[in-house]
Amino acid sequence: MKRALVSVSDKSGLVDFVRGLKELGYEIISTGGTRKTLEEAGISTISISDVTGFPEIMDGRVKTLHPKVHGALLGVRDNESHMAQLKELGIELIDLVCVNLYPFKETVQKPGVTHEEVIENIDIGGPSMLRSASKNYQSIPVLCDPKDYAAVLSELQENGETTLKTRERLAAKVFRHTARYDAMIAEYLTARTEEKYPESFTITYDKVQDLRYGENPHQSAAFYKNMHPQYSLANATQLHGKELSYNNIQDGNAAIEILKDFDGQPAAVGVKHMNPCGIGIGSTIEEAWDKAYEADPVSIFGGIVALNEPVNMAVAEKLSKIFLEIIIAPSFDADAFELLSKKKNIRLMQLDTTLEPTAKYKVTNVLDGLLVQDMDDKTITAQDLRCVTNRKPTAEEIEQLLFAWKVVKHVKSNAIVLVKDNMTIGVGAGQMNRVGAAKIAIEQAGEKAKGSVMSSDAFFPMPDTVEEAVKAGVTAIIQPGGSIKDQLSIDVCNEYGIAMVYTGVRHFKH
Ligand code: 93A
Repeated sequence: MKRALVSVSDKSGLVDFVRGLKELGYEIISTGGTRKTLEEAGISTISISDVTGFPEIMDGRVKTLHPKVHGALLGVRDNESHMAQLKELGIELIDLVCVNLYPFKETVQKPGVTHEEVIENIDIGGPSMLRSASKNYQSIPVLCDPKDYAAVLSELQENGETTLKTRERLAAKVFRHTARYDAMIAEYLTARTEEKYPESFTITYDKVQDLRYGENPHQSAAFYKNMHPQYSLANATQLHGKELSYNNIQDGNAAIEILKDFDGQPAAVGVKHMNPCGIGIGSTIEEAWDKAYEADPVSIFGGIVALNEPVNMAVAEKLSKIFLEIIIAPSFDADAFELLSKKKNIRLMQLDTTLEPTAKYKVTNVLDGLLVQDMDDKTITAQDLRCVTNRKPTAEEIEQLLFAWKVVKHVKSNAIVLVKDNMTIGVGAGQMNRVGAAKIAIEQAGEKAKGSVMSSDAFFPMPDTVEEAVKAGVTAIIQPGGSIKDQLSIDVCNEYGIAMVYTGVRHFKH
């Protein structure tokens, strides 16, 4: 008679699956809780204790960790010596294993969970059985996912056994599953030890969705999230519109990362190709949006907008007049939602913008490797600024300089940003030389450049950028400082009465 070992925490699909095995003549061995569920459904089973000759001990910490179990799982069917040893020791073979694990992830995610509770939910016996049976996949099928019950059952019904290919697929899935399970435990404990860059880097990601394609239609792609997404697109709710695309997710993420730096005041951020094209702050969200739009009414076309206050009808009317890919906001007033959702394609995303970002690392891949660094969460205040010119910036200029500094951090290097009246008026992004970025920002600002302030993500290697700023009518500049030719730039500023401050901090973003 064939024997199946069943020990599951997630009992979904269990009764039907086991009933099917019974009909095929399997004898069922099970652990306490699993057994109870099956008996309640009228399915008789053998208790694991009857197999091991040992009781379940220490609140179930040791139930299946026994040679009678692991010998039965690891014995290779066509290995004569294995079979002889099992026979001699009175170990009977097990022909199918169905195990899923203590809900570690769900436990960690429970609000207010205690450390003790988390520890109790580290499954030891379950992964051991899964791994033993999977190592022996030549001989036996092992199921760790209720989604596989139906297919395996029908294979058994049709052929009396599973194919080697199926068993191999199931074993691969088990090792992905147990590897992920252990990685989650490692991540949980590592976070407690605050060890920063340990000798191996393991973070588990679960698939959110397959994407239609990647950055381009010939690239396939998928979106994954970590165990506890907070201030993240992975934690946003899509209220309306087409499925998010790969580029939408990248751009949407850029938008909310920028928005976070403007906490505490109504702010609107427009993003194109991961760079901000317009950012505005105001006393109301409508004013903030007006500025973000006016900043660059051309580039926002087909862009992404993120707002940190509810979208009301006044804002919605304005937003509805332009073609946008996504609007992200904490909520949409009913009438605003009705108006915006008339557009079939626009994606409306709800995200609690008061949540805090929990990501500690920025990860970039290089061929066959990952670069991992701390998030660039450095912020500065007026006290951190060091004026290096004869003229000191006015209070109004300082306010605008700090605004420009917040923005330039989020622009691809080399980056130059022009700001006036609480809005960006020129953004020069991703240029191979700094003066090129300045020229782009100045050209975009046009007449508005007069009386604006300029930020630069890194120091000026030459005075040429300052010379461009002079020509455009910029009155104050913020930059890290630190070039060996700093004095040349200071001299130009002094000659034209420009105020320049150093931050001592650089914000490269490649
Ligand atoms: O506590 S354990 O680490 N020790 C064991 O020996 C053991 N055997 C099975 N966890 C163990 N299990 C797990 O119990 C299984 O992985 C499954 O998730 C759960 C099923 O227990 P029950 O049948 O009592 O609900």
